Order: sequence, then C-alpha cells, then structure tokens
Amino acid sequence: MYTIAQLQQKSNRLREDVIDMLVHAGSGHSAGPLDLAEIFTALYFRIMDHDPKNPSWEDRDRLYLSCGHNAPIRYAAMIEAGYLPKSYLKTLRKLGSPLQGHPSRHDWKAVESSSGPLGQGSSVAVGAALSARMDKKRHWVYCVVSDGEQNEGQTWEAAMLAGKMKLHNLIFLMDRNNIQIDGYTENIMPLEPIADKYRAFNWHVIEVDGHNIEAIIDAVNEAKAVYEKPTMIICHTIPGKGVSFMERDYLWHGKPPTKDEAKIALRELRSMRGKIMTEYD
Ligand SMILES: Cc1ncc(C[n+]2csc(CCOP(=O)(O)OP(=O)(O)O)c2C)c(N)n1
Ligand SMILES: [Mg+2]
Repeated sequence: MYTIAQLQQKSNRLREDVIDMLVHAGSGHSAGPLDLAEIFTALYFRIMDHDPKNPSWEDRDRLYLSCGHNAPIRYAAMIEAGYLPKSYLKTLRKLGSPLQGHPSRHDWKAVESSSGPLGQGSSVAVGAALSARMDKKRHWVYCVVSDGEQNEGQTWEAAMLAGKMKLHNLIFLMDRNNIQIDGYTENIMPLEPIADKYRAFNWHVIEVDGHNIEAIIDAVNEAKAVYEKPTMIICHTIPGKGVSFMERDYLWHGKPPTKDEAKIALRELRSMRGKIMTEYD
C-alpha cells in the first residue's frame, strides 16, 4: 500500500502528465484537472476497489465524472494505474483515441459513462447506486462533481432522489474550487450555503481540504460508516493548483498552456517533488 507521502508525490506527478497531455492536445481544460489531482490519486490508488486489467469486473466500485471537461486528470490517474500504456497520454483529444476531450464510453469502455453535459453525471450515479442496492451488490458508487455544475437543475433532482432513497452506497466528491467558465461561482450564481443545502436534501455532508489526501481518505471512510444517507464530501481546492500563474484564475478554466507556459509549469511542478517528501514523511 502506498504511504500518504507517496500518494501526495503521485498526485504531483499526475499534474505533470496533465500539463503534457494538454500541451500536446493544444486545447482543453487546465484549472480543474490540476486541482483534482489529490482526489483522483486517493480514489484510484487507495479508496476504490478496481482492476485495471479487467475494467468491466462486475463488483468493481463505480466512479462517475459528472464534470466531464475535467477528464485529463481521470485519464492520467487511470493510465498511471495501468489501464493503458503511458504512450496514450499524448493522444488526448485526437481522432480515434480512447482519450476524448470529454469522457466517451463509446471510445473507451473503461470510463463508466460518457459525460460533459453538466449535471447529468449526478443522475447517472444516483441511478447506479439505486440499481446496485436493488441487485444487492456491495460495491460503492462515487461521483465527482464540480461547483459550477450545481447551477444545473438536474443536480438537485438527483440530490432529492438520493436523499429520499437513503442511498448510503453513494459518495459524491465536489470540486469546490470557486470558479466556473465565466468567473467566480459566488458572483455568477451564489452557491453558499452549499453544505446546508445538501443537508436539507438529507445528505451527510463533510468538508475537507481537497489537497490533503489523508483528509480525503478519512472522509470517505466516514461516509462509508454513515447509514441511510448519501454523502457529499465538499473538497475545497485551488483551481490550477501547483502552477503559480494558473492558480485561482478562472481564465484557465478552459485553455491549455502554450509550449513556453508548459515548460514553466513543469519546472514548478518538478521543484515540488523534494518538498512534498519532506512535508509528508
Ligand atoms: C449543461 C451544460 N451547460 C453548459 C456547459 C458548458 N460548460 C462547460 S464547463 C462549464 C463551467 C462549469 O463550472 P465548473 O465545472 O465549476 O468549472 P471548473 O471549476 O472545472 O473550471 C460550463 C458552463 C456544459 N458542459 N454543460
Ligand atoms: Mg469550479
């Protein structure tokens, strides 16, 4: 089992992969994939029961990515876990690649669902948790959602049903990075008090630092112990985390670095490697 320090190190490495992927693709999203690195590392390398050699294993935990535009970090984590060879990183957004700009189950069966239209993944995950319970299956259903996508009405329909059905096998992780496509969430459509809103829909709610892998793992363990409620883990993150000129700037929501910017970003991320080991060991 990886130590927390190794997992933190891995998440930083995945950020480097994301930068590589985006610069090769020449288009795509930077801020969200960078800030989700710890969440996807925790999921694929500690939390989830899954088998990269057998992606359709019936008893696998399910992971839905509702905010499909953040796909690069999911792909990077899956490739690191062995779902595909590393060489695929450079095929992001290319015709015929399994790594489409938004997850496409048509092009890659290992992604649990196609996604991109915001809000839909929440409903898909609720349906998956409900059907798992009806089939008396014991796997967990995870869903990563963004804060901007809470603007979608469908999100709340899904939340209402999950609360009503007491789906304790359902665990959501929200990327609370405070940005969306056109600006800061609280300017465009204020979400606060977002935790209270989910509590009012009969969810168990936990708030964590989304860059602290140990806190994410602890929160998932708490969620598993909660009976008769779905759980929302609100993960507070810094958009563009790890790259100084991208951090907290919503203009990096949907653009890739240029070659020169990528060089600076990779230099910054590599300089973090040594620091992480001293901080977490
Ligand atoms: C139903 C729907 N409406 C609009 C869009 C266009 N869109 C793509 S990403 C995005 C911003 C969503 O905010 P968030 O996911 O929080 O952005 P991030 O934090 O990842 O930058 C929008 C409006 C979409 N994908 N789906
Ligand atoms: Mg956001």
